[in-house]
Amino acid sequence: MNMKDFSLEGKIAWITGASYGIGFAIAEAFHAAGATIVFNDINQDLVNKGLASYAEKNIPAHGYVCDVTNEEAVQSLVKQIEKEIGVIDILVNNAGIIRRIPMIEMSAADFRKVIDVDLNAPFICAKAVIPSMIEKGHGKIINICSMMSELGRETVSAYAAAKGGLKMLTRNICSEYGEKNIQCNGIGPGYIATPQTAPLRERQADGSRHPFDQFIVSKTPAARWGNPEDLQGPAVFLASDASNFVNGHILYVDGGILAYIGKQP
Ligand code: NAP
Ligand code: GCO
Repeated sequence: MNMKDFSLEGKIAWITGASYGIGFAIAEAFHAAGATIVFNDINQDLVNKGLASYAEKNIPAHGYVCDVTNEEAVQSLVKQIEKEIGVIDILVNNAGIIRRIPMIEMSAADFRKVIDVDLNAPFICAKAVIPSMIEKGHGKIINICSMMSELGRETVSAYAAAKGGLKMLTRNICSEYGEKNIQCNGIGPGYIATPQTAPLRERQADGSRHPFDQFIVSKTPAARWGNPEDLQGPAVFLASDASNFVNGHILYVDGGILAYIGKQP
């Protein structure tokens, strides 16, 4: 075993929506493993915020404004990255949104919006990078899935439909491009403390913990929320040569949630 297989030295990694949160933590880990970091976000303010956070950590990241649901914009960003930095070796489809609305109250427009960002955009981004990966002879695509790739719950119908679809898109990219030495895997984070989940952890008026917060801790064998840093090792593994025969797999990083039936009341 050569430990250099875990290195990302000389690799170019594009992480979508990586100004903060899970994407930022993954980018930080990729940088530590030797990769050049490229990220995009939906507007200039977020990109500026991201650039400042990377600079604070001495990470020379390249940041671009790009809406990942816009195929034309994504195709032109990929061309720009290839011209200015080089061919993308690693794509992480991280950008995502959630709408927590009971299904029968949800508008079709809201449902479509979630599917657009969480499922259509990973297709658009993967489609844009795969041709050059084929030419270069290798590529890694990591799709950020979810507990909701496997489980449902009240209010997240669109998100669960999208993340379940993303699991199958992952397997299909593996099926179509595995022989071109492209590995496409997913990471399924458990409940991770980021702004996306902040409403589920808000303190109650009396200072007590949010009931959902207590519920998640009791459903997690590790008995805590995850941190973005918990995803760093798994992401580096899936981006590196150490995982060259791992393909079409979803690696759940959930403190054991999916293994556990829950505490008896
Ligand atoms: P997040 O709040 O989901 O943020 C992801 C980033 O993507 C944000 O900067 C967001 O901008 C950006 N974004 C949204 N729409 C975009 C678009 N059309 N084009 C480009 N960028 C866009 O942060 P997170 O909690 O770190 O989640 C990252 C990923 O992990 C998501 O796919 C999420 O579904 C997944 N995930 C999260 C958890 C969790 O517990 N936090 C668990 C499992 C999976 P805005 O700030 O403007 O929205
Ligand atoms: C929710 C949460 C989840 C998480 C995550 C779980 O409302 O249930 O937001 O969907 O964000 O994706 O893995």
